[in-house]
Amino acid sequence: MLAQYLDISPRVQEALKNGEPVVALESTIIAHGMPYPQNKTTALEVENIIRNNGAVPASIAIINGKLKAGLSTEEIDLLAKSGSRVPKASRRDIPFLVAKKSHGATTVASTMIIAALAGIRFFATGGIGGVHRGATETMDISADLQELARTNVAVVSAGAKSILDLALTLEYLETQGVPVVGYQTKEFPAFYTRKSDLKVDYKVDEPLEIAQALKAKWDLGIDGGVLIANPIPAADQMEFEPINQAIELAIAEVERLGIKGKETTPFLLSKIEKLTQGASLKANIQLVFNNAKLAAQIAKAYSEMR
Ligand code: PSU
Ligand code: MN
Repeated sequence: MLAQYLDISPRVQEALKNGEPVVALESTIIAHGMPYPQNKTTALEVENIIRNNGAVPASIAIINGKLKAGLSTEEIDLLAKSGSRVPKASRRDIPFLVAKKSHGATTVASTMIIAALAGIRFFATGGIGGVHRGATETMDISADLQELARTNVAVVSAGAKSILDLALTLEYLETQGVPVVGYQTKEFPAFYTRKSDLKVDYKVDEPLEIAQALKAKWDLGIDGGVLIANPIPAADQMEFEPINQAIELAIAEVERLGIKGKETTPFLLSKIEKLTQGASLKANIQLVFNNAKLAAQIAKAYSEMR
């Protein structure tokens, strides 16, 4: 029954059968999170980094209504060139895109769902969605958080952007029972910067430590994911003041234009890129590379343990 919907590439299938480490990658970041051609070169380079660190990459998207785990270069090229013409697909969108045989660029939430269906437990991205600033009024809370509560996939991210209310995002994850783990840090990183003055639940120093905790969680049937927060490398981080100014301006623009719902995050990302003359994009690319490497190392430690 599942085979009717799910299409796992031969290389990913082989890896899963042999118990090799596999790392999932999302496609909203390609179609909506970065401009062409940087989105394409980044997506391909991220896959290489995962291979160079001993794991098999599985980029995830919906192509002609099929849930794909493992994309061809042509499919990555299609998503990169089509950009926002490919619908952004979160949990609620999957059934409709499948029924219409449409393409879909998967968010963190829907990438987790498809990864779990394929049997993949590790996932690298840039930043997750979260509780937006002003959410006490707008109730704008990303479906990513609810997905982390229920689906057994560990997500490596550089924390979350301060386009979000980071403190409320952490509160939400706490309520939902999602562990937030800092890789070699006690502080929850804020995407473009390493600092936020907010604490993670656990600091871990080695990929194996995370793998061991995940094994215990899932062996015990404590369903749900884990958020692994991996700070942007110090050499690539942005200065606190200019980036936060850009974020403030971008949020003001969202309010002025009345942008809502799924358009909000992509709009903010491209506005911030313009306001920082491309510096935010450069930082974004570097932190994704850094996350891919860590996710591959954790996936490898997990597969060697078993
Ligand atoms: N944050 C980023 N870059 C991104 C996203 C979030 O820094 O590309 C994307 C991810 O795909 C994430 C989605 O899952 O936006 C969240 O969108 P929303 O807030 O509409 O749930
Ligand atoms: Mn939202």
